[in-house]
Amino acid sequence: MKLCTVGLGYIGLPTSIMFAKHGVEVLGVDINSDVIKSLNKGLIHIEEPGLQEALTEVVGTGKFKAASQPEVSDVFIVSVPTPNKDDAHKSCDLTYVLSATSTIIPYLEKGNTIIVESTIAPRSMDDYVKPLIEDAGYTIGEDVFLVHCPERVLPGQIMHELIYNNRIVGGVTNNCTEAGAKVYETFVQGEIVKTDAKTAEMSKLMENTFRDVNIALANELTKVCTELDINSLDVIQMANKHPRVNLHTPGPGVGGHCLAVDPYFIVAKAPETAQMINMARTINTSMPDFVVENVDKLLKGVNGKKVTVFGLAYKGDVDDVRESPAMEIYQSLKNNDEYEINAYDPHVKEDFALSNIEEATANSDLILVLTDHSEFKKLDFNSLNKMKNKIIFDTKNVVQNRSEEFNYINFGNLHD
Ligand code: SAJ
Repeated sequence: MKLCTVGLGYIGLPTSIMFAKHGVEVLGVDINSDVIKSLNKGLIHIEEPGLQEALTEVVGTGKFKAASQPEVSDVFIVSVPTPNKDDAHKSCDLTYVLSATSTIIPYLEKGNTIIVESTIAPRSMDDYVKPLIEDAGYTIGEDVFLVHCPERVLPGQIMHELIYNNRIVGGVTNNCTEAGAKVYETFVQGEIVKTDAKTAEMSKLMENTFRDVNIALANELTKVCTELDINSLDVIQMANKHPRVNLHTPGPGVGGHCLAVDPYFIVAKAPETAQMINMARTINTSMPDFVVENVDKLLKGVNGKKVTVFGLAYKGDVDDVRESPAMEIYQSLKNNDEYEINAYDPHVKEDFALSNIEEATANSDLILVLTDHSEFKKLDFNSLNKMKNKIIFDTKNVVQNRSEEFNYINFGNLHD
């Protein structure tokens, strides 16, 4: 089998490499020439455990190559971003999906399978992608097979989850579903669940929406508990002792290119009806302000407030800052004249992110932990001895060791 993937980002690259590791001849296509050069030299451009080793292997065997243009193949996989549009309900912007699909049309041959892995609004395959292929003169389900197979892997565990997660294969027709399922049998060891395209689209969106709504519940609980002087983290621990309760973990907001983006795709399609989904988004996007308000309270009366943000990535042990609430909080404090802000993140490569902890915390009044990086679990308090006021506000409840010299605050002991 020869496979051409379009989009070599957080999902497209690991997927391409996984197929190549399983004997498929893969051509990865991207519009970024630096990415192509780097990959062909055997160097990854994103942080993901196990990915570098896997790329080294498949570049070595010659099974994976990167290029700027597609080639004739048996299977095409589209894995490009689907941002929110800048409209009233932040609907799904299909521009990249449709242009990526258009770039493969000149290389299409009868019998080919086209798979869209990007997360897309319900009915996108039927209403937008299918007409594009039909306009090129192909009959879907007879000449070419069109499938939505949403990616569902967790950043940080992608190489494992690609193999062991269940996979939803939603064809535009039944023949399409069968053709799509065959492609993933190459390496998927989870169940391959066959359905139609619109059910696959909605299932994927509901997975991330489920998580977003549950995180909103935990975040709202924290706000209510702060008003009532109750430890929300203890409440979550207690309630979760019930066999049918699984409260999620509160935090400084919900980031990444999935949970903070996808629920709007549903809301935009049914704005009057999708009320809870919309409310969850409102609660989660209010969390950065809640954190900043509490930093203000903790440093009330301090002159020349200096805060060191620990973590800019949207979650622990990744370098991805897309939709990161930590970035929003950093910017908000930075824009406030009363504050001097440093940022420390051992994973993120932004220019302003310091990688030396002593330099980042010198003369600081407060460490604001916004990301659950492994490096923050055990703090080396000796490296923090140049701090002025020794306060740690840990919004992710990640720091596990304590020093009597430090005032440690998390979402469980905030006061109104
Ligand atoms: N978060 C909380 N509290 C929690 C769990 C997460 O505040 O209890 C926050 C995280 O800190 C982060 C955000 O939510 O800011 C999202 O993190 P995540 O680990 O929940 O998910 P993602 O965005 O890294 O990946 C999700 C996954 N979806 C589900 O678990 C249902 C992944 O399987 C999907 O493939 C991915 O979205 C995607 O690409 O859609």
